Amino acid sequence: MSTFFHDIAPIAYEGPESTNPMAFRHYNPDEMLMGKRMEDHLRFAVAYWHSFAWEGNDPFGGQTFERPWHPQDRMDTARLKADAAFEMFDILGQPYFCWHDADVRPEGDSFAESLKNFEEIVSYFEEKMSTRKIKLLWGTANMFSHRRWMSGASTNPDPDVFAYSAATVKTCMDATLRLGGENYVLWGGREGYETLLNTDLGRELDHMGRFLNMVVDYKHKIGFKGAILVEPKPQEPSKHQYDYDAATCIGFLRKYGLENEVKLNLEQGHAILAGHSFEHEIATATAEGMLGSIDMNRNDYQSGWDTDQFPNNTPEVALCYYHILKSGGFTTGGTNFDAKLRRQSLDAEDLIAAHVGGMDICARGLKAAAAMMEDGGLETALNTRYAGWDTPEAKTMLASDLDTIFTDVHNGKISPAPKSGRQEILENYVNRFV
Ligand code: XLS
Ligand code: NI
Ligand code: NI
Repeated sequence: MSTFFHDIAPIAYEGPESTNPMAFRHYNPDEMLMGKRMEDHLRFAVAYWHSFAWEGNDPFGGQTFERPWHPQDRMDTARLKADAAFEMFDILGQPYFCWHDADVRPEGDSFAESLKNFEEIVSYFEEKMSTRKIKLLWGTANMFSHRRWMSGASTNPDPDVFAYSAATVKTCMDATLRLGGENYVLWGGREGYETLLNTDLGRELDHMGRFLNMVVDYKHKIGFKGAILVEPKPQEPSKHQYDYDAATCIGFLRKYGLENEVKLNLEQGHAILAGHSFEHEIATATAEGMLGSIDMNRNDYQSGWDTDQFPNNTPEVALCYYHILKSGGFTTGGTNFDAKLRRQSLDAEDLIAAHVGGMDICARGLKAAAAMMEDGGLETALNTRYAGWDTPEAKTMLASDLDTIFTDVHNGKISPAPKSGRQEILENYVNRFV
């Protein structure tokens, strides 16, 4: 038992009129939307990474948090951290959690010792999960923090690091399988470069493609039924990361024959770093049938960093869930809070409030998205805008060639008449729901 959350009761749904900061005003797990429970639409997961492993440091300052599970380099504090994490899961009642190996176990003096520490914690998780409903959304390996990965993991110029990475991912996939995880994630934090002066980009991409093929082969070998997901991010920590954005990842997966085996884990903040909106990244992935899961942590729009804050903007969130609902909703994926407090938010209440607020914003956005889906206004507008393409003339034209099209345009049979895109009307329409 930890005492970190001792006086915080489980969070209840009290409805939109509630003024209780420790209550849900929108997240009502059993509420039905489009024939499905809200909990089953959103599939919330709490990430160990920022909520329990991060100590409040930023590029200009060190640790600000003092938690009962610090320092994190011992097995007894790793267990205490697990106690606190599961206490928070009980308070929030979300259905899933996620981890990196390095979040949950102390690094050992050797690979074997790190693995022994990891397996002990995985057993501890198993014990805790056996008396609760909580499930694992995904597991992943941290192959970016330790100095051995400073020049990359699978893209490292040193084959020994490729091997160490392969062995590490094997252990994390084994643990994910053991805990009944529904996905396995790979985020290439240092799979990229600092300078092209010392980087053979083509060779590194080939190694990354080979690595991911090994991961997929191993998934089938061990009978892991979950999805393998890669997580796009354009830079940070590396100057340039190969998994730049959704479109780049999809091209990479096709090149290495992985498009039917691997999907995407998209993150709001990473979309912003790539110069996109989150809505764009989700729409790109769903258009290609490649959406796996989302990390619902946002950037600060002024700072330019991947600040990983909890979501707080209903209109943005609503449009993201609109695209997710339109594509049929999550299958193996969910809404993970790979999200951070601000480093001045020292208290247990801050950590709970951050998750409560994030879950509520997502629930509110989802309700707006479901209402827009049910109303059908955006779909009707889209169908009207593209209606020309449903005509037999357009279908024949599309199947013909430049010469035939030229003749029809040249003789005046085809003559474009510009039509309004109706953007303002559509923006006003969305504002009715959010
Ligand atoms: C970092 C990433 C990371 C991944 C998992 O920016 O978002 O937390 O989600 O390795
Ligand atoms: Ni991130
Ligand atoms: Ni992430």
